[in-house]
Order: sequence, then structure tokens, then C-alpha cells
Amino acid sequence: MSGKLYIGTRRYSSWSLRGWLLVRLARLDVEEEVIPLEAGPSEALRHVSPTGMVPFLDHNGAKIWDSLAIAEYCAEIAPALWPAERVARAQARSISAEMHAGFRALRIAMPMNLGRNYAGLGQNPESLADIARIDQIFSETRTLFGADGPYLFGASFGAADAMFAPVVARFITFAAPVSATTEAYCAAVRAHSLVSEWYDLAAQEPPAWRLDKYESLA
Ligand SMILES: N[C@@H](CCC(=O)N[C@@H](CS)C(=O)NCC(=O)O)C(=O)O
Repeated sequence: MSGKLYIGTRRYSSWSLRGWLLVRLARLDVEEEVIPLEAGPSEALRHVSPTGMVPFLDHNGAKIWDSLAIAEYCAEIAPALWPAERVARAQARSISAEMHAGFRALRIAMPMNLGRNYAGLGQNPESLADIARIDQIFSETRTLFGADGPYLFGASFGAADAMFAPVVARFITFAAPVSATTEAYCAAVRAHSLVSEWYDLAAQEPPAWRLDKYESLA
């Protein structure tokens, strides 16, 4: 093992899912430690990560926090995480940055919970506007760059797909109103072996790790 990836409760931790997918896609040989998220600020997280947040990656002497920095670090090791072609790569970086910086209304109204069915909940004008923009991103990217496969840039599940995987999880849990193109993309992401592995591991987490604030939406 050449390091450690710290993540939060898999059922809820959307940023951890991004970091974990990136590390696994880049095939880094790291140990994983799950630090259960708490109802308030976590001392345990503050102890391991400079921001008190996960994901946090400690790899061969490099310490990397924040999912987008982890994406770039992993792509240095596995360049195919970004598309090879310049214009496609620019699109992948732009939509990943947009995801990383935004969609706050969606994230607040539809928190990730991999074990519940919240179909129809969480819809308000702001979250619906975020959903519409994401639907546009998926449709445009798939049309322009994704012809040869089911993912955003075609056949290979890359960094941009990893950045949007927790959004897909929210769309599934909340049955968000999306286009047929986005529905098909969401099904492909959900069926990816790493995403399935994460859902399976989330289902095995102790019920004691569940947090009322994410379980009491319905
Ligand atoms: N910008 C950060 C966000 C990380 C973040 O917000 N992580 C959440 C878990 S999903 C966290 O660690 N929250 C601290 C807590 O719940 O105590 C990233 O991209 O990695």
C-alpha cells in the first residue's frame, strides 16, 4: 500500500464518492478509511484532514484534499481520466469545475442518500433550475463527445463522470424530472462496476451511522 484515502459515510458522502472513484479509476494502491459523518462538525475528520473534510488522500508523501485536486492528481498518474483530445478535455474540465463550484440548491434540497427512495421530493424552483442545467450539460456533452459509448465522453468512464456520479445518485433517489438522454446516462453510471461496488458497500454500513437529518425527509 502506498497511502491512504479517507472518506466519509458512503451512504451520504457525495464528495467521498468522487474521490474514491477517481482513486480507483487511477488504480492507486491505497488503504481506505471510512470516518463516519456526524450530525455536526467532526473532531475525527479535523484530526486527519486539514479542512476537516473528506475526501482526503495521502499518497506517497503527497497530501491532497478537495475532490477536484484529487481528480487532477489522479489524472497525472492516469492521464486517460481526462479525454485525450484538447477540445473534449476542455469541456470535461469545465463541466467538472462547474459541478465542483455550484448546484448548491440541488445539493441542499436533494442530499445524497443511497438507501432511501425520496421520489418526487426536493423540487423547488432553484433545485429544478440546477437539474435543468445539469440535464443540458449531460445532453450537450453526450451529443458532442459521447457518441461511442454510454458515458459523457463515450466509452470510458472518466473524471467528469466521477464528478457527476453523486448527482446521478441524487437523480435516482429523488426521481428527478430529467430528459430521456439523462435517464439513460444515469442508468449507465449506476450500472458501472465501481458505482455498484460503492452502493453495495454503503448498504453494509452499520445502521448506527445513519443521521436523522438525511433520513427524515419522508
Ligand atoms: N470541496 C470539497 C467538499 C468536501 C465536503 O464537503 N465533504 C463533506 C462530506 S461529503 C465533509 O467532509 N463534511 C464534513 C462533515 O460532515 O463534518 C471537495 O470537493 O472535496
